[in-house]
Amino acid sequence: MALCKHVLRSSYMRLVSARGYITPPGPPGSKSEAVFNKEKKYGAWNYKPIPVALCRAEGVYVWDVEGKQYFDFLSGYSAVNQGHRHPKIVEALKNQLDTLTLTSRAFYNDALGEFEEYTTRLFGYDKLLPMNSGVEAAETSVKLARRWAYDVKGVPHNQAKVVFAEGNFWGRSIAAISSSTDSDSYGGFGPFVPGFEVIEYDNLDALETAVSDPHCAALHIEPIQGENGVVIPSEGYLRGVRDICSRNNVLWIADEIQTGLGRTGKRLACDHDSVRPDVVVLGKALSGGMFPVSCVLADDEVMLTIKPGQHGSTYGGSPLACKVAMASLKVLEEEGMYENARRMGEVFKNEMTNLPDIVTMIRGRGLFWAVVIKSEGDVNAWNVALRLRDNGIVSKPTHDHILRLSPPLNITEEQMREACGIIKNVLKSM
Ligand code: IF1
Repeated sequence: MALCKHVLRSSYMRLVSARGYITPPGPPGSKSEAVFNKEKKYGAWNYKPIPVALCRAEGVYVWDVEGKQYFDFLSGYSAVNQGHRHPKIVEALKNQLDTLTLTSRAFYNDALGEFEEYTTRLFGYDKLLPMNSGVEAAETSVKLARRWAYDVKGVPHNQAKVVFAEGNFWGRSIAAISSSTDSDSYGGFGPFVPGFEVIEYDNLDALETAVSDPHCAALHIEPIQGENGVVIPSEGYLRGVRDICSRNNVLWIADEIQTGLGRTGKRLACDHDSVRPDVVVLGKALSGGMFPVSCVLADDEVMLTIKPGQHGSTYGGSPLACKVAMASLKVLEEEGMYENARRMGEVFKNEMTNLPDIVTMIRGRGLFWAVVIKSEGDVNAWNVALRLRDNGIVSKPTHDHILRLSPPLNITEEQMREACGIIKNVLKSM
């Protein structure tokens, strides 16, 4: 009798979760549900989070308000590459909190120059411009490109063109969505910023045509497209981008906000192809999950086209941001996280074999992966993410058929193998 009840219950639970019902970790009236309801009542509905209410994190783990532990396989969208609350980053933050948090750029402070020197030397560029969120830094790179076009290249004023790729994502600002090809991003928010052109990603002929326009200032692309579903361009594409932009006197801006800082197994995703963009944009893991810190790196010919008073931000380059960012970079450099990301990515790839037919493919590099799900009926990336949650892994789909998996870069082999076991069992159970 007991066996019969067990079989009935497990098949019922399978039906319930397979049908995509949101099964909050706790029973109705639980702490989780209270969290969900409070946000729904008082917060903007600009997200559809996976129903799990987190209250604590450390390293590769997060805990929900029910006390359940999960592997974090989203890493704050690659903002906690160093693992949650890395002790050295927390220490840097705490120390600076006790001395000086913000001067504004109206005055000098003793932290900004240190951060600029360390970071420009690390990445091999002349200058750094500090901002806060990723989109602010990306917009800064577009402003720099336009000023360089007018002041250096000689493009007629207000006629500079910046080229983007289909499937791009660089934030939610009016400028960012003006280059978007995703109606969820741009729909209902027009009119849009002029002077942007969108071409097919991973198509060098399209690039040549677009940048041969004498008014073209720059190409702005991700070395691997994140939001579009970890889209890795063909072998040689980035080398081709470098050559074509150089030949046409067009700046290449690499948006490494998500792919940079070890996510793909190298300091920058561009390093896999040994190519050097003219402008690099960094964010997310630049502050190891503490608070937004971003920056733009470029050489003097580009960076010095912006003169005093022509760009900036209240918190950009704050002593707090600079100390946190330096600690965040040093942790990545000194704790072998790039190599670990590469190695654990190999473990992941080797574990993700003999997958069920609902998986049409997996693709990725380092610890930046996408599992492409064949959406049929109740089988879709969202329901896989819910089932993963029920089995101890938090992740988030991008679009309805792609599950992104990106754990912190310091995940151990034992943790990776345990998580892969869960992922394979969940995929097989769908
Ligand atoms: C959300 C996506 C990821 C980015 C790249 C710039 C930015 C982002 C390549 C802007 C930000 C975040 C935004 C966040 C979710 C996340 C995301 F799904 F939205 F697209 F990671 F893929 N360039 N990406 O990925 O940086 O201003 O956010 O600091 O908006 O939901 P930000």
